[in-house]
Amino acid sequence: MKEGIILKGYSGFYYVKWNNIIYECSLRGKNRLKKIRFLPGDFVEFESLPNEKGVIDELLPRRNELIRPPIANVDQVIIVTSLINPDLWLIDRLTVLALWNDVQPIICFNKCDQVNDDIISDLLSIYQKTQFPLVVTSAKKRIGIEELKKILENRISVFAGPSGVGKSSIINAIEPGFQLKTGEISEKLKRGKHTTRHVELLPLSSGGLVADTPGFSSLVLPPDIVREDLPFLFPEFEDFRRECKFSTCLHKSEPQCSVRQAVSEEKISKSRYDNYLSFLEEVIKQERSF
Ligand SMILES: Nc1nc2c(ncn2[C@@H]2O[C@H](COP(=O)(O)OP(=O)(O)O)[C@@H](O)[C@H]2O)c(=O)[nH]1
Ligand SMILES: [Mg+2]
Ligand SMILES: [Zn+2]
Repeated sequence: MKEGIILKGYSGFYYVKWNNIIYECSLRGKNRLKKIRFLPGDFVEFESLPNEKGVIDELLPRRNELIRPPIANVDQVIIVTSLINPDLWLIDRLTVLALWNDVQPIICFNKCDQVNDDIISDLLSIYQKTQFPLVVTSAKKRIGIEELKKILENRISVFAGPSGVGKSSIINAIEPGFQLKTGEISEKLKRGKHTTRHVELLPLSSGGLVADTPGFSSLVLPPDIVREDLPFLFPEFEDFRRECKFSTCLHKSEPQCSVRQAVSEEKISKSRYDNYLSFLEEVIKQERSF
């Protein structure tokens, strides 16, 4: 029996990577009966057969499981934003969703060839206070690509961000052999042609696995997040949170709130805090509707 990792499922077969070989595997009957869902990223035990075929015997325990895209055992999400008109609300939304799923957010500011240094440093200063790893890239000029390559080594990473920010271009810069389709037009065509998207992990020559995502169909906050959870999904609040007068402080309008104090002293970024407040309203509304 070998232990491998599923890269994708396609019409009843699963493509399982073991060392540098990809086996086309079917499921052993018991797995079909139990209706277990196997996902890209799942570690499995399988029996290898001649001609790089195989049979999946056992699903090994999952560390986590993303719903959109459906991938298991994700280590990190590379949140890609364009430095031209960056959407901070979306970045913050994605960091919250990543942390909720126990996935490390990494923020990638792309298209640095298109903006001046002041814009880059303003944006970096907002996110340096979060302690999230940050990387500035240009897929076009190959800036920051080696740095990102290192971050992706031996990990399972999902690229996230809206269409057009350069996700596919960055992955192509890292691994030119992939030749992923780029450009907004091809993206639209692709979506028109295939209604169901096939999620797939692509093996990098450095040993990591990456998933390119076409964008987002939903960014709703999971229904099981409650208001008390939200401050924990803003890790830069942590050091201040403990100093708030009330242990139940939601850092909204309570007296002697150290988080708000830190915002006024610019130790926590105002834009992150404002997005926190807007997510908090949303979570409270969501709680009421259940
Ligand atoms: N100037 C510049 N253009 C880029 C860069 N990265 C991507 N693009 C362009 O942005 C468009 C969208 O890129 P694509 O990779 O398809 O974005 P995706 O939708 O996020 O996968 C394409 O026309 C790319 O050529 C970059 O670093 N600099
Ligand atoms: Mg793309
Ligand atoms: Zn507080």
